[in-house]
Amino acid sequence: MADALRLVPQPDLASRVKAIQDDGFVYFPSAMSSAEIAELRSAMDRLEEVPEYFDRVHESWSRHFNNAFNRDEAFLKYLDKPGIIELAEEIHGVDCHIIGMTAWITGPGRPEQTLHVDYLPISLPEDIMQDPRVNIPVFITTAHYYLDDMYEELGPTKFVPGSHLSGSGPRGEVEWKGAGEQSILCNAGDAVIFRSEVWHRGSANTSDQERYLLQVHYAQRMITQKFPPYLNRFQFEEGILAQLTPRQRRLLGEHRSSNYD
Ligand SMILES: O=C(O)CCC(=O)C(=O)O
Ligand SMILES: [Fe+2]
Repeated sequence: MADALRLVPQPDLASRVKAIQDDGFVYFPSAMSSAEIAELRSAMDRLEEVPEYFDRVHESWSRHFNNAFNRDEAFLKYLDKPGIIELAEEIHGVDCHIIGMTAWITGPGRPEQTLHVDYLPISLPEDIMQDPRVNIPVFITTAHYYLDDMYEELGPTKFVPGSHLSGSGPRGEVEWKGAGEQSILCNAGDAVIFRSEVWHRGSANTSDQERYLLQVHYAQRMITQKFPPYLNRFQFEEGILAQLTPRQRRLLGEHRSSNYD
């Protein structure tokens, strides 16, 4: 029987920032209403492959759509969901931005992913990491919005708790300081935001149901945005641009001039 990750809501911004540092992730129960879940699921169902966006829909068990914010207005509120955006701005800086937004439907037959980090900005020996003077900035986080009640057969995301403090990626290891991987068995509408150094993976879908997941990637402004296609070809849809608030525009790249600009 797989272990379930302990999901504890944090009451305020300060405790969420501390959880990102200590646990590597923060849990937001009921981040979405049931109407929002239904709206987002149907927006995901309407998505069609755009090969220039580097979508990956060729395999029967996975439909993976990039630049979700540019495809349907239903995605826009997930640029700056209350609670989550304040955390992103606190840990990445007030000029933080969205580096990607991916809508992902993983169906029956999805295989096990291998344990990985999404990004390890700085690799350090474990004993250096444990020095209290060492505090690695949070360069990238991802918010996962789960649109299903999660159970083991549906292929939950698995985290190795504490592994963001290891100073490395998993090099064949499957546990960190005695803790093995643990499944995120949350409810539909819950969100989890985690820093890119957490050892994690998606797992096999052995159910007869598809799993709907929205990923929103936040980063310090110095990390580049990843909106394919590149070299002057990505264009914001006019109808989408017209609906953005000033904060959403900033999150998508309308920055004040800064270093290197
Ligand atoms: O599918 C998941 O739950 C996690 C996916 C993931 O970690 C990734 O694609 O990098
Ligand atoms: Fe990942």
